[in-house]
Amino acid sequence: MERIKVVLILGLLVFFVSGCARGEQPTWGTGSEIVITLTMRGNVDSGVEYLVALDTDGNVLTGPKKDPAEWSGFYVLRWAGNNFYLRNPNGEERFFSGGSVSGSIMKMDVDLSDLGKPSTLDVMVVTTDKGGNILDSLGNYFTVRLGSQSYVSREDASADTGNASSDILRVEIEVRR
Ligand SMILES: [Ca+2]
Repeated sequence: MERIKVVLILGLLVFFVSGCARGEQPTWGTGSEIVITLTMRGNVDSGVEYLVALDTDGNVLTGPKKDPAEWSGFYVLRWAGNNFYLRNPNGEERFFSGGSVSGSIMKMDVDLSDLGKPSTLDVMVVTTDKGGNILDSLGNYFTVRLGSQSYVSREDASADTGNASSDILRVEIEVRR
């Protein structure tokens, strides 16, 4: 009888201690959606295409370069001809309903489950003309850690030779939970 009691107490102790250990681990959520805001120098114009590449591979040492021709394996949000599109890493593209344009501001509200619930995003933004020639881009991609960051922004100070509508001033990512 005594032995059973000891086993029971030990069992409870192990259960209790392991429960505490589990409770001490940080429970990083990855957010449920992101809002991407692009601010241009001039009004958003249908003569320009606006592209946002999102690398979800979890490796912050790799990310989309400035040239969309080199993008493969990324999600790509695109505004062209007054429509928004979302391209999957496998190249399939469909209409995207979460975007809006107002003046010089473009917003894209993206459900993270549509991006495979990633832990990080490596983000690049590029504008092109309708022929795909690059007009402006960020200097480098930047990373959003979805578990621990709720807002990340980048200014683009580089001079743009094209028109104001293609000149990227700021990119903001807000993570919502
Ligand atoms: Ca990466």
